[in-house]
Amino acid sequence: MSVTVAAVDLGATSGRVMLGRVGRDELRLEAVARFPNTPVETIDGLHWNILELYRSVLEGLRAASAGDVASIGVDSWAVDYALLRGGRMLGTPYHYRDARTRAGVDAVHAVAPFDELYAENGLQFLSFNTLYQYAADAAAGTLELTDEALLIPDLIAYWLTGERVAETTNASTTGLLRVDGSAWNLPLAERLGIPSRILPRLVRPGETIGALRDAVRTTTGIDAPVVAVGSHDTASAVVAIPMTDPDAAYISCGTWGLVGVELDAPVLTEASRAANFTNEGGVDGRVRFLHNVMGLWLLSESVRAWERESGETIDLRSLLAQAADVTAPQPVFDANDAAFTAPGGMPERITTWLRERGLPVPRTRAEYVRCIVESLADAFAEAVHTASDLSGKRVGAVHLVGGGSLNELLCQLTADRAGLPVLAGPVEATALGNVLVQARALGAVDGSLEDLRRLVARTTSPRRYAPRGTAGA
Ligand code: LFR
Repeated sequence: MSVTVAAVDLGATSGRVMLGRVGRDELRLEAVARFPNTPVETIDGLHWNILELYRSVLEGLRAASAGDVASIGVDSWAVDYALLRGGRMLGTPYHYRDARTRAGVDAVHAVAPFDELYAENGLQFLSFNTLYQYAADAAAGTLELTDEALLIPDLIAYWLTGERVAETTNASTTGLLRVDGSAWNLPLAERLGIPSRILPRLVRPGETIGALRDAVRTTTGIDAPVVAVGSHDTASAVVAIPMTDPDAAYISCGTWGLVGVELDAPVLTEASRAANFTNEGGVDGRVRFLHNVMGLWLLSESVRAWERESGETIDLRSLLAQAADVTAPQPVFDANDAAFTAPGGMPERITTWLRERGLPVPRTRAEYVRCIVESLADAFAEAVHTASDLSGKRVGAVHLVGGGSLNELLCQLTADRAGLPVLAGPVEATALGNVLVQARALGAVDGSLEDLRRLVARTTSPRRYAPRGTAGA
């Protein structure tokens, strides 16, 4: 038996609705809609244009309705949310790159210092983790008006079905889920002054969230339930990594580069805290032990700055081709530095970072691109080795999935710097993980994540990049 399901996958720069056809020996994806995700800066900060996204989702589902859809799954980037009162959205969700959370960090750490938090939730420090954002809302007085908060995919699912839940993989990125993923950490929430009423009922990937509301059925032409998937995009991507060797590392590379390994239990050691490694919740209770590296954001923000400055449209592919031919050695900057998190002026910020350390500065756009890709590859390689050391896994290969898997220079330089083969693809790992979990819930495929990954490995063909020794580089 094969089924057709729809995956709604919202990334930080673009969204898509995909149709997936899944059976025991079948796994096919077709993009039925792609749309930009363009944040909006208003007088009170940087926001997601959530209504435009929802409109695009409905339009995409309408386009998918020709496919006899058996269920729908929604995933997106993590940590961000809408505040609700009586089921209505209070204000427009903030973008995690908005500056307001900085004050939230100090407020949270004054009550629960980072080492205590790490023992409770196992999360790496990222200034935008949900609990810091809630602290900023508390200071602004909006949290006290709130009776429920929904993470972005849960908000979309609510608007589609009328059901308000929190899917666990994404809930793990709030910092308020117990590190074993079993329940909300109510004592921690209470300590931080976050009312427990705002934390919705938890659901796990594979559970049905609800049927489409009548109005949505009419608009989309689909009559099917919304099923919980790994609603954190990275959790879905990890499902579809064609790892046939459990000791492989992965890099899910889009706007961010998420670098790590999959584990059965969290690592909460002093060393993993010092290395800022996170233990996020995976599908089937697995642990995504990984580190956030800045990712393709460094490239897309640089291109945006050059386009603004020159008024031309810049083709990143041809810049990457020129970057591959750069022979002058380029400096490496720390792609993990928080100096690169906020939007705007990326090439200048890179220049400043290098100058402050007395390092040479790239002279052309191609050299900048080479410098960025070398720096990303360096950070990826380091995170792979750190993940291996901290987890005790003897990593023998690195799977690189997502948009970054199309970037040949990045894949090759990562292989070179890690001294390990890089297996690149599939590019749409997140949507594949989304449809696989739905298909399993519908009974079209069965088994463990390893079975699902074998199906991905049988139906896609990753490209292998062998590490080049320094002599051949
Ligand atoms: C990737 C991702 C990362 C998360 C970041 C912010 O799209 O979901 O996993 O740390 O976005 O939400």
